[in-house]
Amino acid sequence: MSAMKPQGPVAQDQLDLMKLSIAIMIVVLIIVFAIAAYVLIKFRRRAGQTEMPEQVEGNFKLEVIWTAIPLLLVIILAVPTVQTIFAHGEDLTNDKNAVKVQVTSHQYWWEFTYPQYDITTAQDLIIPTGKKIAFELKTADVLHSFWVPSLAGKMDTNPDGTLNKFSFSAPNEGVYRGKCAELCGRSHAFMEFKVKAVSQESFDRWVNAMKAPAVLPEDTQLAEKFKTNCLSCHAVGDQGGPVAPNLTGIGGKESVAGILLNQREGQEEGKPVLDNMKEWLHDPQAVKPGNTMPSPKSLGLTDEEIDGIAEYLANYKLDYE
Ligand SMILES: [Cu+2]
Repeated sequence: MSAMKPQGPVAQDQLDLMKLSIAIMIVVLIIVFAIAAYVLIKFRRRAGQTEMPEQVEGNFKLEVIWTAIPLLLVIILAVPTVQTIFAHGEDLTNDKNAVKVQVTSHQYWWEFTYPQYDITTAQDLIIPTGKKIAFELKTADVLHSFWVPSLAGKMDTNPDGTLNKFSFSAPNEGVYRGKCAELCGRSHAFMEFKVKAVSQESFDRWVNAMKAPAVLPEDTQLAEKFKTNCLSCHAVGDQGGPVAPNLTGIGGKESVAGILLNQREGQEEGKPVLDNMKEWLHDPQAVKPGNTMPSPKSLGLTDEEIDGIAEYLANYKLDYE
Protein backbone atom coordinates (compact mmCIF):
# COMPACT_ATOMS: atom_id res chain seq x y z
CA MET A 1 0.00 0.00 0.00
CA SER A 2 2.35 2.70 -1.21
CA ALA A 3 2.13 5.39 -3.84
CA MET A 4 5.91 4.99 -4.14
CA LYS A 5 5.49 1.46 -5.55
CA PRO A 6 3.04 1.99 -8.40
CA GLN A 7 1.32 -1.10 -9.81
CA GLY A 8 -0.52 0.54 -12.69
CA PRO A 9 -0.18 3.30 -15.31
CA VAL A 10 -2.19 5.92 -13.37
CA ALA A 11 -0.15 5.53 -10.18
CA GLN A 12 3.02 5.50 -12.30
CA ASP A 13 2.14 8.82 -13.96
CA GLN A 14 1.33 10.30 -10.58
CA LEU A 15 4.65 9.14 -9.12
CA ASP A 16 6.45 10.67 -12.13
CA LEU A 17 4.77 14.00 -11.35
CA MET A 18 5.86 13.75 -7.74
CA LYS A 19 9.43 13.03 -8.83
CA LEU A 20 9.40 16.00 -11.22
CA SER A 21 8.20 18.43 -8.53
CA ILE A 22 10.61 17.05 -5.93
CA ALA A 23 13.51 17.31 -8.41
CA ILE A 24 12.67 20.95 -9.17
CA MET A 25 12.34 21.72 -5.45
CA ILE A 26 15.71 20.12 -4.67
CA VAL A 27 17.46 22.11 -7.42
CA VAL A 28 15.87 25.36 -6.18
CA LEU A 29 16.76 24.50 -2.58
CA ILE A 30 20.41 23.82 -3.41
CA ILE A 31 20.82 27.01 -5.48
CA VAL A 32 19.04 29.25 -2.95
CA PHE A 33 20.97 27.86 0.02
CA ALA A 34 24.27 28.06 -1.88
CA ILE A 35 23.67 31.72 -2.77
CA ALA A 36 22.52 32.50 0.78
CA ALA A 37 25.65 30.92 2.29
CA TYR A 38 27.90 32.72 -0.18
CA VAL A 39 26.27 36.09 0.51
CA LEU A 40 26.33 35.64 4.29
CA ILE A 41 30.06 35.02 4.26
CA LYS A 42 31.21 37.31 1.47
CA PHE A 43 29.20 40.39 2.45
CA ARG A 44 29.27 40.09 6.23
CA ARG A 45 29.90 43.30 8.20
CA ARG A 46 33.60 43.62 8.90
CA ALA A 47 35.22 45.19 11.96
CA GLY A 48 35.15 48.95 11.68
CA GLN A 49 32.81 49.00 8.71
CA THR A 50 30.21 51.73 9.11
CA GLU A 51 29.04 52.72 5.64
CA MET A 52 25.82 51.40 4.11
CA PRO A 53 26.35 48.76 1.35
CA GLU A 54 25.12 49.55 -2.16
CA GLN A 55 21.31 49.02 -2.37
CA VAL A 56 19.77 47.06 -5.26
CA GLU A 57 16.04 47.67 -4.90
CA GLY A 58 14.37 48.58 -8.16
CA ASN A 59 17.13 46.83 -10.09
CA PHE A 60 15.43 45.99 -13.37
CA LYS A 61 17.71 43.10 -14.35
CA LEU A 62 17.42 41.36 -10.97
CA GLU A 63 13.65 41.72 -10.83
CA VAL A 64 13.26 40.23 -14.30
CA ILE A 65 15.48 37.28 -13.31
CA TRP A 66 13.65 36.44 -10.10
CA THR A 67 10.28 36.74 -11.74
CA ALA A 68 11.13 34.81 -14.89
CA ILE A 69 12.85 31.82 -13.27
CA PRO A 70 9.96 30.86 -10.89
CA LEU A 71 7.48 31.47 -13.70
CA LEU A 72 9.40 29.09 -15.92
CA LEU A 73 9.54 26.47 -13.15
CA VAL A 74 5.79 26.74 -12.53
CA ILE A 75 5.14 26.25 -16.25
CA ILE A 76 7.41 23.18 -16.34
CA LEU A 77 5.36 21.78 -13.43
CA ALA A 78 1.95 22.84 -14.66
CA VAL A 79 1.99 21.51 -18.21
CA PRO A 80 2.48 17.79 -17.41
CA THR A 81 0.34 18.06 -14.24
CA VAL A 82 -2.68 19.50 -16.06
CA GLN A 83 -2.23 17.04 -18.94
CA THR A 84 -2.13 14.06 -16.55
CA ILE A 85 -5.07 15.25 -14.45
CA PHE A 86 -7.29 15.61 -17.50
CA ALA A 87 -6.15 12.32 -19.02
CA HIS A 88 -6.96 10.33 -15.87
CA GLY A 89 -10.11 12.26 -15.00
CA GLU A 90 -11.64 11.44 -18.38
CA ASP A 91 -15.17 10.08 -18.11
CA LEU A 92 -14.99 6.52 -19.46
CA THR A 93 -18.39 5.44 -18.13
CA ASN A 94 -19.74 5.28 -21.69
CA ASP A 95 -16.68 3.50 -23.06
CA LYS A 96 -17.77 0.01 -24.11
CA ASN A 97 -14.30 -1.43 -23.49
CA ALA A 98 -14.19 -0.22 -19.91
CA VAL A 99 -15.61 -2.07 -16.93
CA LYS A 100 -17.99 0.30 -15.19
CA VAL A 101 -18.06 0.25 -11.40
CA GLN A 102 -20.32 2.35 -9.21
CA VAL A 103 -18.72 2.88 -5.83
CA THR A 104 -20.89 3.75 -2.83
CA SER A 105 -19.17 4.51 0.46
CA HIS A 106 -20.87 3.78 3.76
CA GLN A 107 -19.85 4.20 7.39
CA TYR A 108 -17.68 1.97 7.36
CA TRP A 109 -17.68 -0.18 4.27
CA TRP A 110 -17.54 -0.03 0.50
CA GLU A 111 -20.18 -1.16 -1.96
CA PHE A 112 -19.31 -1.96 -5.58
CA THR A 113 -21.98 -2.27 -8.27
CA TYR A 114 -21.22 -3.45 -11.80
CA PRO A 115 -24.14 -2.11 -13.90
CA GLN A 116 -22.98 -3.95 -17.06
CA TYR A 117 -23.34 -7.27 -15.24
CA ASP A 118 -26.08 -6.33 -12.78
CA ILE A 119 -24.11 -7.48 -9.74
CA THR A 120 -23.24 -5.87 -6.43
CA THR A 121 -20.53 -6.81 -4.01
CA ALA A 122 -18.75 -5.31 -1.03
CA GLN A 123 -15.23 -4.85 0.30
CA ASP A 124 -13.41 -6.87 -2.42
CA LEU A 125 -13.43 -5.08 -5.76
CA ILE A 126 -12.74 -7.76 -8.37
CA ILE A 127 -11.38 -6.40 -11.66
CA PRO A 128 -9.94 -7.95 -14.81
CA THR A 129 -6.26 -7.16 -15.46
CA GLY A 130 -5.44 -4.72 -18.25
CA LYS A 131 -8.99 -3.38 -18.59
CA LYS A 132 -9.78 0.23 -17.79
CA ILE A 133 -12.11 0.44 -14.82
CA ALA A 134 -14.45 3.43 -15.10
CA PHE A 135 -15.49 4.55 -11.63
CA GLU A 136 -18.50 6.58 -10.62
CA LEU A 137 -18.38 7.42 -6.92
CA LYS A 138 -21.00 8.48 -4.42
CA THR A 139 -21.67 8.21 -0.69
CA ALA A 140 -24.61 6.90 1.29
CA ASP A 141 -23.86 9.11 4.28
CA VAL A 142 -20.86 11.37 4.96
CA LEU A 143 -17.78 12.40 3.01
CA HIS A 144 -15.37 9.51 2.39
CA SER A 145 -12.42 9.18 0.05
CA PHE A 146 -11.64 6.19 -2.13
CA TRP A 147 -7.92 5.46 -2.20
CA VAL A 148 -5.85 2.59 -3.59
CA PRO A 149 -2.34 4.07 -3.29
CA SER A 150 -0.57 1.59 -5.55
CA LEU A 151 -3.12 2.06 -8.36
CA ALA A 152 -4.21 5.72 -8.25
CA GLY A 153 -4.66 8.84 -6.14
CA LYS A 154 -7.63 9.62 -3.92
CA MET A 155 -11.14 10.41 -5.05
CA ASP A 156 -13.79 11.88 -2.72
CA THR A 157 -17.35 10.58 -2.46
CA ASN A 158 -19.47 13.71 -2.02
CA PRO A 159 -22.46 13.99 0.33
CA ASP A 160 -24.03 16.66 -1.91
CA GLY A 161 -24.89 14.02 -4.49
CA THR A 162 -22.43 14.99 -7.22
CA LEU A 163 -20.83 11.95 -8.82
CA ASN A 164 -17.06 11.90 -9.08
CA LYS A 165 -15.60 9.97 -11.99
CA PHE A 166 -12.17 8.64 -12.75
CA SER A 167 -10.50 5.49 -13.98
CA PHE A 168 -7.51 3.26 -13.41
CA SER A 169 -6.27 -0.14 -14.49
CA ALA A 170 -4.09 -2.87 -13.04
CA PRO A 171 -1.85 -4.67 -15.54
CA ASN A 172 -0.75 -7.33 -13.05
CA GLU A 173 -2.75 -9.87 -11.10
CA GLY A 174 -2.68 -9.21 -7.39
CA VAL A 175 -4.44 -7.85 -4.34
CA TYR A 176 -4.06 -4.14 -3.69
CA ARG A 177 -5.05 -2.54 -0.38
CA GLY A 178 -7.45 0.38 -0.36
CA LYS A 179 -8.40 2.77 2.42
CA CYS A 180 -10.89 5.46 3.18
CA ALA A 181 -8.75 8.60 3.13
CA GLU A 182 -11.16 11.03 4.77
CA LEU A 183 -11.87 11.01 8.51
CA CYS A 184 -15.48 9.87 8.57
CA GLY A 185 -16.22 8.66 12.08
CA ARG A 186 -15.10 6.34 14.87
CA SER A 187 -14.14 3.41 12.66
CA HIS A 188 -12.61 5.42 9.83
CA ALA A 189 -9.27 3.68 10.34
CA PHE A 190 -10.96 0.29 9.81
CA MET A 191 -12.65 1.29 6.56
CA GLU A 192 -10.43 -0.85 4.37
CA PHE A 193 -11.10 -2.62 1.13
CA LYS A 194 -9.16 -4.66 -1.39
CA VAL A 195 -8.82 -4.44 -5.14
CA LYS A 196 -8.27 -7.88 -6.55
CA ALA A 197 -7.03 -7.98 -10.13
CA VAL A 198 -7.59 -11.33 -11.82
CA SER A 199 -7.35 -12.62 -15.40
CA GLN A 200 -10.24 -11.90 -17.77
CA GLU A 201 -11.23 -15.62 -17.63
CA SER A 202 -11.33 -15.60 -13.82
CA PHE A 203 -13.29 -12.37 -13.88
CA ASP A 204 -15.90 -13.88 -16.22
CA ARG A 205 -16.17 -16.92 -13.96
CA TRP A 206 -16.59 -14.63 -10.96
CA VAL A 207 -19.41 -12.73 -12.68
CA ASN A 208 -21.20 -16.00 -13.42
CA ALA A 209 -20.67 -17.27 -9.88
CA MET A 210 -22.07 -14.02 -8.47
CA LYS A 211 -25.20 -14.42 -10.59
CA ALA A 212 -25.78 -18.04 -9.59
CA PRO A 213 -28.71 -18.78 -7.24
CA ALA A 214 -28.06 -18.17 -3.55
CA VAL A 215 -26.56 -20.88 -1.38
CA LEU A 216 -28.30 -21.04 1.99
CA PRO A 217 -27.41 -22.94 5.19
CA GLU A 218 -28.13 -26.67 4.75
CA ASP A 219 -29.83 -26.88 8.11
CA THR A 220 -33.36 -25.68 7.33
CA GLN A 221 -33.92 -24.21 10.78
CA LEU A 222 -30.69 -22.26 10.57
CA ALA A 223 -31.55 -21.20 7.02
CA GLU A 224 -34.83 -19.79 8.30
CA LYS A 225 -33.05 -17.88 11.10
CA PHE A 226 -30.52 -16.57 8.61
CA LYS A 227 -33.25 -15.42 6.24
CA THR A 228 -35.32 -13.60 8.83
CA ASN A 229 -32.43 -12.06 10.80
CA CYS A 230 -29.71 -11.42 8.23
CA LEU A 231 -31.36 -11.21 4.83
CA SER A 232 -33.57 -8.30 5.86
CA CYS A 233 -30.48 -6.14 5.25
CA HIS A 234 -27.87 -8.35 3.58
CA ALA A 235 -28.16 -10.23 0.29
CA VAL A 236 -26.83 -13.57 -0.93
CA GLY A 237 -27.20 -14.39 -4.62
CA ASP A 238 -30.71 -13.46 -5.72
CA GLN A 239 -32.11 -13.20 -2.18
CA GLY A 240 -32.17 -10.54 0.48
CA GLY A 241 -31.92 -6.82 0.78
CA PRO A 242 -29.62 -4.10 -0.51
CA VAL A 243 -29.03 -2.25 2.79
CA ALA A 244 -25.91 -3.99 4.10
CA PRO A 245 -22.87 -5.59 2.44
CA ASN A 246 -23.69 -8.32 -0.09
CA LEU A 247 -22.53 -11.62 1.41
CA THR A 248 -22.30 -13.74 -1.76
CA GLY A 249 -19.06 -15.71 -1.59
CA ILE A 250 -17.97 -13.96 1.60
CA GLY A 251 -15.92 -16.94 2.81
CA GLY A 252 -13.54 -16.52 -0.11
CA LYS A 253 -12.91 -12.83 0.44
CA GLU A 254 -9.66 -11.32 1.58
CA SER A 255 -11.10 -10.21 4.89
CA VAL A 256 -14.13 -10.24 7.14
CA ALA A 257 -15.68 -6.78 7.57
CA GLY A 258 -12.81 -5.34 5.55
CA ILE A 259 -10.40 -5.39 8.47
CA LEU A 260 -10.09 -8.94 9.89
CA LEU A 261 -7.64 -10.39 7.40
CA ASN A 262 -8.32 -13.94 6.28
CA GLN A 263 -5.37 -16.26 5.93
CA ARG A 264 -4.75 -17.29 2.35
CA GLU A 265 -2.91 -20.32 1.04
CA GLY A 266 0.83 -19.83 1.28
CA GLN A 267 0.43 -16.73 3.43
CA GLU A 268 1.25 -16.30 7.09
CA GLU A 269 -0.74 -13.14 7.57
CA GLY A 270 -4.26 -13.27 8.95
CA LYS A 271 -6.41 -15.74 10.82
CA PRO A 272 -8.58 -18.59 9.54
CA VAL A 273 -11.74 -17.16 7.99
CA LEU A 274 -13.97 -19.04 10.46
CA ASP A 275 -12.24 -17.43 13.47
CA ASN A 276 -12.66 -13.99 11.92
CA MET A 277 -16.29 -14.67 11.09
CA LYS A 278 -17.03 -15.74 14.66
CA GLU A 279 -15.17 -12.77 16.11
CA TRP A 280 -17.23 -10.43 13.94
CA LEU A 281 -20.63 -12.05 14.45
CA HIS A 282 -20.33 -12.42 18.21
CA ASP A 283 -19.56 -8.71 18.68
CA PRO A 284 -19.52 -6.48 15.58
CA GLN A 285 -19.19 -3.31 17.69
CA ALA A 286 -15.96 -4.56 19.27
CA VAL A 287 -14.40 -5.01 15.83
CA LYS A 288 -15.72 -1.84 14.20
CA PRO A 289 -17.14 0.60 16.76
CA GLY A 290 -20.06 2.67 15.54
CA ASN A 291 -21.03 0.46 12.59
CA THR A 292 -24.74 0.01 11.92
CA MET A 293 -24.91 -3.79 12.14
CA PRO A 294 -27.04 -4.91 15.10
CA SER A 295 -25.39 -7.55 17.23
CA PRO A 296 -26.81 -10.98 16.25
CA LYS A 297 -27.13 -11.69 19.98
CA SER A 298 -29.42 -8.69 20.38
CA LEU A 299 -31.59 -10.11 17.58
CA GLY A 300 -32.14 -13.17 19.76
CA LEU A 301 -29.76 -15.61 18.08
CA THR A 302 -28.07 -18.09 20.41
CA ASP A 303 -24.27 -18.58 20.52
CA GLU A 304 -24.80 -21.91 18.78
CA GLU A 305 -26.81 -20.34 15.97
CA ILE A 306 -24.24 -17.58 15.56
CA ASP A 307 -21.48 -20.19 15.28
CA GLY A 308 -23.61 -22.07 12.74
CA ILE A 309 -24.09 -18.96 10.61
CA ALA A 310 -20.37 -18.17 10.93
CA GLU A 311 -19.53 -21.65 9.68
CA TYR A 312 -21.96 -21.37 6.76
CA LEU A 313 -20.59 -17.95 5.75
CA ALA A 314 -16.94 -19.01 6.15
CA ASN A 315 -17.58 -21.89 3.75
CA TYR A 316 -19.55 -19.82 1.26
CA LYS A 317 -16.84 -19.45 -1.39
CA LEU A 318 -17.05 -18.79 -5.10
CA ASP A 319 -14.87 -20.93 -7.29
CA TYR A 320 -13.46 -18.61 -9.92
CA GLU A 321 -9.67 -18.24 -9.56
CU1 LIG B 1 -14.70 6.84 5.40
